[in-house]
Amino acid sequence: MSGGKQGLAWFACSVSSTESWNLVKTMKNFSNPLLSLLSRVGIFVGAWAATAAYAVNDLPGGPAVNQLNLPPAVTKIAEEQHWLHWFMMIICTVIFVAVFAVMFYSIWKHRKSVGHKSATFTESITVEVIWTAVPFVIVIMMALPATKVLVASKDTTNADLTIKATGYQWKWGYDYIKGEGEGLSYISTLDSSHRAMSNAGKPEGDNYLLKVDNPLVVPVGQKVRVITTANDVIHAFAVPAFGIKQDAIPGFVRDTWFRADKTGDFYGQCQELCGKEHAYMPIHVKVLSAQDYSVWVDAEKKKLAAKADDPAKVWALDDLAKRGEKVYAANCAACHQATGKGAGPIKALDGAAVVLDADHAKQIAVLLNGQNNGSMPAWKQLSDTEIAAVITYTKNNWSNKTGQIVQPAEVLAARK
Ligand code: HEC
Ligand SMILES: [Cu+2]
Repeated sequence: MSGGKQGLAWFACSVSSTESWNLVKTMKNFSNPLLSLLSRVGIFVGAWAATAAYAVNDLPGGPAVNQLNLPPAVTKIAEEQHWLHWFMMIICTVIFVAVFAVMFYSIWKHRKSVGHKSATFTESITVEVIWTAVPFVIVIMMALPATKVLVASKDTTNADLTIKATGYQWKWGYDYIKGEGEGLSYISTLDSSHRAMSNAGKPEGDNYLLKVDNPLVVPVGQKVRVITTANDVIHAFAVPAFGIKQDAIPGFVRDTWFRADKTGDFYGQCQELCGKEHAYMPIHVKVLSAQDYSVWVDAEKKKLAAKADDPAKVWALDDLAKRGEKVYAANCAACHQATGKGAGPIKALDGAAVVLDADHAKQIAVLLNGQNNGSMPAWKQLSDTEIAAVITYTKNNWSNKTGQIVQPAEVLAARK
């Protein structure tokens, strides 16, 4: 996950590096070539380091600038993964050095130019037994601790909290299935200001493309089981600081778990290439103390109750269109644009026949089922009221002045 950030820093550096290199190339007045070279290199490196420092800073719980090691572990499993990583690395390095040392020593010591004659034996049982037995023992030594951690990381039993994470193109849905907070359910989308920065090619801030509207909130020190699945294509739920990464596959459920050792904000991203906006579905996990978590759950439950839409409610056109404007801004504007004009293969809604049609069923069907193999996604996860509202909004905005109103009950009836 740090790849994106480092890529960004790297990009910023290489742009300004080229510039400073040009500057350096124009400095031809040094008489001493060595001095000249040194000062050129000095200016080059100085400018490079300066830009790197300005471009981005470490994001606690997320990627760090010029990060080399794995991100700091926040769970026991991640800690053990780090240990394994270094354990394997050291074994490999020792073997590498030992094997190549013997090899190069032998090549050098027994070279032909000092008159060495090759031996004539063709096989040696002793050597064969040794080079089979030693690696075998090493492999077992490596496999035992690795298996232990692998099995522990798959043990999702006895969770305190179970949350379902659903991958959508391109956002995450979180449903609290069991434990404190049961019944909560929301969608987590990239913050629209970050989307705008990306579109403008002007990245800013340390959490670039990692900021979401609704983070996944969990309590500290409790075992959280995350069930993953997907709505369209394969996604993957991954948070490096927790040492978890689990594919989210349509039609299947998989699971993983974590127990965060400290409170704070931790970041991840979808880690399965899932289409053109793969880079825009970050994961933000907010770990709260037990009390703060309870407070959060209570507040969310209250909000949920207040928001619970009665699909039988009959709305006035203005109220429903106003509600629809919000639904549109949050879900549709990214593709269809605020102007309703669309772009390229994204059809315009302003003046569209389906939208203007007096037969409401047509547009309701497009929203519930999607269109053109999902290039227009289905929106059945929105409530009846939200769908009715956004349709009403599109029917009465821009140049569309149909005066038509679609009530939630019509959407509910079309759902079956
Ligand atoms: C991921 C991009 C995307 C998003 C988000 C999106 N749409 Fe679409 N939409 C499309 C594309 C692409 C088409 C054209 C499909 C086709 O080729 O038939 C389309 C088509 C439509 C159509 C049919 C237009 C016609 O003339 O056939 C309607 C109506 C529509 N979208 C409404 C919405 C609404 C309302 C929302 C928000 C709830 C929304 N769309 C969100 C991409 C999107
Ligand atoms: Cu994805």
